Amino acid sequence: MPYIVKTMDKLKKNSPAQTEFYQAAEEVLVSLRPLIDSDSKYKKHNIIQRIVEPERQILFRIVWLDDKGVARVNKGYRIEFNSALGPYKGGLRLHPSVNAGIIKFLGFEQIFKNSLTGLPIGGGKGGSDFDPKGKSDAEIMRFCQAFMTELYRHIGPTTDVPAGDIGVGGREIGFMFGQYKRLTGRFEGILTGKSLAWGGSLVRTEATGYGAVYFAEDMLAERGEVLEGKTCTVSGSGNVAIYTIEKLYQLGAKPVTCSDSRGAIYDKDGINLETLKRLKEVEKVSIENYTKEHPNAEYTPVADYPKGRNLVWTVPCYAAFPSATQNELNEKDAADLLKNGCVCISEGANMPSTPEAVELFLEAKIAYGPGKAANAGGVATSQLEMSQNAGMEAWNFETVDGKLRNIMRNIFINSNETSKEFGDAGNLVFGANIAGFRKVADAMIEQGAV
Ligand code: NDP
Ligand code: 2IT
Repeated sequence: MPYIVKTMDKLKKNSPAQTEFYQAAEEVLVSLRPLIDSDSKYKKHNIIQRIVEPERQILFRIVWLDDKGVARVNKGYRIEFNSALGPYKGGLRLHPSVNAGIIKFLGFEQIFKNSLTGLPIGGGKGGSDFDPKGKSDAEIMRFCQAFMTELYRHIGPTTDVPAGDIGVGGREIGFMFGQYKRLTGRFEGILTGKSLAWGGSLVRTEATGYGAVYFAEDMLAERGEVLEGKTCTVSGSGNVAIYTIEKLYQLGAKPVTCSDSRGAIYDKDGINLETLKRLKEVEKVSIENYTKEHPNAEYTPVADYPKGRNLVWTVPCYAAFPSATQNELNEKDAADLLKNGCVCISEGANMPSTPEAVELFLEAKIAYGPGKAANAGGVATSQLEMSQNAGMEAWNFETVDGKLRNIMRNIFINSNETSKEFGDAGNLVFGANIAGFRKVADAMIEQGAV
């Protein structure tokens, strides 16, 4: 596969030390082989070389004052990766691990994810290495204002529309929106995930988690199976994990785990959603506190996990929902899940499974929904928010949820049909990558080489 080797060599040389980006790019490039071989136009127009290079990468300094009045410095990123299908769209991540390689991998995945939604949105991602943990509300506000003081000149309702990701929820979107308005004097849809009172959409908060469960439902329906009555495991305890758990309960399943960066909860009676929401959304404290109210549940700190493992994946389950972060599920975790009878993985997080883990899932032919398909419900509902903003409308919950349900079903059908068309029926990694890529690549060709 010379084009893959050539492209990967070039990326490693001109974009050094971007491991996560190489991982995401290689997976897509390998999947594309039958498409590239079947139609010479992609080679003729040099689409592979063009699609792995972001259209624009914005890197900036953020200076903000902490509560002691000391000036603190962080790096800010916005990577505008591909605008063939619409304005750049994708979240902002605030986490100390953020670097150019991580934002680039997320932006790259976003291109194909957004294409799969069937909606007119291009791919982008941004963020900062700012660590929100332990910061006061006032510090979070000053950071968000400083971040937007630079970002505002690069975004717009028809050019680039950021949203949340790890470390960015309703509070941060509010602070950023306020600063944009202050700087420009304009009240417009430059962010999604806004509060319902000022331009947000119903269901956006729930959308990624609900969507990941809808996707699992569709993968299982294809096999004549259902989630009802089944034990499920979920990692993470943020936005995606919480609404994955909520939807699992609504469908009659029993989610028994959740986690954060410090440890994991196993509650064999089923995670108490009310407690989890209060701890994470209201009090914003560690899930360690969960066992105070539910003494039958077990809390295991990361230090006590089996070496090199994520405790959540050692718990027997029918379906698993990785909803924390990239590479949180490795080969050994995958082997354990399969051994314990897991038949379905639906990825709420972006690239949570390592390539070796994905290989095991594909070999086992279980229902495996890769992140760019399974977690597309969040960004899809963001686009529904943009649509409502543009039309000065506010749709009711059932309307938005109904649209989300259809979008997830269409992503499954499109990925599944494409996997059959190119000779690897049921391999949704392959199907999603080809289906997502084909639409973007065709648009790039139609729009000319610029
Ligand atoms: P949140 O910030 O709301 O929650 C993140 C959760 O993951 C927290 O429980 C956090 O624990 C945990 N976590 C983060 N980093 C690590 C780490 N390095 N090791 C272990 N646990 C970690 O983020 P979201 O729920 O929004 O995002 C979760 C995942 O879903 C990410 O991969 C994101 O890219 C993806 N995603 C999000 C979408 C959205 O709409 N929000 C849409 C599509 C995908 P702690 O609190 O201790 O840090
Ligand atoms: O990874 C993702 O798709 C998101 N964080 C959501 C992006 C968005 O624009 O809603």
